[in-house]
This record gives sequence, C-alpha cells and structure tokens, in this order.
Amino acid sequence: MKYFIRILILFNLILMISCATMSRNANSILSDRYANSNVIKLRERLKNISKKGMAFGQQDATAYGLNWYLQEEPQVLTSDIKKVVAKQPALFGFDLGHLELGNTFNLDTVPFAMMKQHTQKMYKEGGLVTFSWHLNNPVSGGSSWDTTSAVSEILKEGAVSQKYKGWVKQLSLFFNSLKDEEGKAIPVIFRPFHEMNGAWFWWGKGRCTPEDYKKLWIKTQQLFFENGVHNLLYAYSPNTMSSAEDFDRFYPGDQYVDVLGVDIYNHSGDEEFIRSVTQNLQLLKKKSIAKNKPFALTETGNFSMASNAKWWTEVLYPAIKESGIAWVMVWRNARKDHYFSTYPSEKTESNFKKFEQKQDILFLPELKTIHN
Ligand code: BMA
Repeated sequence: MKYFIRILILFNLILMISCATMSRNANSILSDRYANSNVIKLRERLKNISKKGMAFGQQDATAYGLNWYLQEEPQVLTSDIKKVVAKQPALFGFDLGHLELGNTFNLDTVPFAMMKQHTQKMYKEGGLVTFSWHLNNPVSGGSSWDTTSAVSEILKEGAVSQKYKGWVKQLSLFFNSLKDEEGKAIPVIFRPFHEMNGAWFWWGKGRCTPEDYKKLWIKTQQLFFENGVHNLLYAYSPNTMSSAEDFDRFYPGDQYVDVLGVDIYNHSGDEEFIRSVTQNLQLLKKKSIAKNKPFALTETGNFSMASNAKWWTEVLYPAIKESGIAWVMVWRNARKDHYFSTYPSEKTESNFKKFEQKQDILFLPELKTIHN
C-alpha cells in the first residue's frame, strides 16, 4: 500500500510539472507571460474561428444606434444589426477614451458601467469583445486628435509620465473588474494606439519617432502587468498600409503583440477599397503565418453607404472572403451622416440580410459553436 501511495505521489508530481511546463510554453508566445488561461483559450479560439470563417462585429453595437440611445430593455441587448437580422453581431467593440480622466461616460457618451455589463453578457453568450482607446493628449489636455508632442514626455520621468501612470491605473481597474459569474477574469482584446501610420493622432506618424512609439507600447504594457492586468490580448493595428514597411516601422516586436490588424475604410471608391483590403489582408496573412498570430480587419466601413445599396455582398464580402481573418468589425452607428452598419429601412438593409446569410460570415449564434 505504501509503495502504491509513493507511486501515486510521484505520478502526480510528474503530471504537475508537465502541466506547468505546458502552460508556460503556451504562455511564452503571448505578450503577457502571466496571462490567465482564458486568454490562451481566446487566442486559440481566434485561430479556430478563422478556419471556419470570420466573426462579424460592430463598435458600440449595443450602446446606441440610429433613432435610439442606450438599451430600452437592459436585460435583452438590442442593436441596429439585431433589429435587421434578428441576430447579434459576434463581436462588440467599445472605446475606453475618457476612462483615463475618471469620467463615467466615454468620449462618445457610452457609460463605462454599461460596457462592463455588455462585456460580461457577451462573454457568457460566447461572443468576443475588443477595446480601443481614444485617450486624451496628456500634455495639452486636448483630444486624441490634438497632435501636440506627448509621447517623448510620457517616456521621460516627470509630471506627464506620472499622470500617464494614473491613466493606465484607471484602465487597469476597469480591466480587472471584468469578471465572469465565477469571479474569473474575462479575456478581451485590447487595441491601443491604433492607426499609428497616419498623422491624425498624437501617437501617430510624424508626432513621435517610431522608436518612441514602440517604447510607449512596451511601457504601457509593463504598467498593465504591474497593475495585475492579465486578461488581455494585445492587438496592433495600423491604418491602410501601402507596403509592409508601413506595418514594420512601428511594430513593437513579436513578444509584445498577440493579434495583427488593420483599419481600412471605403474612402476612395469601391474598386479601390476591394483592392486595398485584399492587398492589406494578404500582407497581414503572411505576417500572421510567420509570427503564428491571428489577424483581423479591426475597423472598416463605407463612408457613403448611400452610394451602393449592394455594398455588403459586392464590395465588402469579395474583399474579405477567404482572407483568413478572425474577425471584421464595422465602426459605430452614430448618426445619419456617420454610420457603418445598416439599420431598419436604411438603403443597404436587404443587402445586409444577404450578407448575413453567407456561410463564413459569423454572427453570435454561429460563433457560439466554435470553441478553442
Ligand atoms: C471616430 C468617430 C468619432 C469618435 C471616435 C472614437 O472614428 O466615430 O466620432 O469619437 O471615432 O470612437
């Protein structure tokens, strides 16, 4: 009997050691080496999703839409998309801009408490959530679009850097508060300092050096780790790229990034859009294979939806089908001159219904069936 117990203890020990090694190995390819097991699962799930199709998402989908603001019935989430196809998108995007200031609403008047609630609900139902951060300029106090030089100030020890630490602390509290019903941290995708190859944000091209951009990324990540945030996949997403150089110039490094992305809008006509999305996603696919990281079309949309009633099936779909992306996210439905999905009685409504029917375009009910 004693002998048997010893063998049993030895066996358990071997099992524990090999499990620990396995989880360290799995962790080592994530930017957060202490990422919790749900984050590892999320990354694996993204890879599986891209084998079956792509998750379809929208920014602020359940917060407001055309002709409505905030949930009419908070327990049953609605969205313009649900109003049209009776299905929720498979991914929700939210923006944390102004959380750094300690505000209760973000820059687009979405309450942070609501984002938390909808994230919890979405996670429970098997969907995905991604966060961007249109943070203010910490030097001037202006918005993200205030291009007063700020990155080098954050990197120096001093008042701005102290202020920035406080800002990351605010976000850390939020991320740490995203818990499921069992009290386990909910894994989400965080996409900070996006569109850095454009010149419109204070962290963008010409507003800081690429070296400082990378340092800002790494410093921010380090601050999250110090604050005990371990439920994030970090997504790096430039704006439309004209070459691989555009991706590489600001790329912080494989050990600091988990998901690759790109933001591409339909600005210059349908043909040009199809061409640039196809090319950009091919470029990302190569990177994704070489780096073994999932990739996505992290923001998209048609700025003049009224110009093509068949935009979904004749422009967006041909550009993304068979691209290998894990998700595609359209931007917010803010108002009649600034919306990016359809809504009841909008011009592309019936075409959107056809788009929804595509086997590889996954809404929440389809996404639910794909596990890690
Ligand atoms: C931009 C616009 C703005 C918005 C910002 C952050 O693309 O939609 O109106 O404030 O994103 O969500």
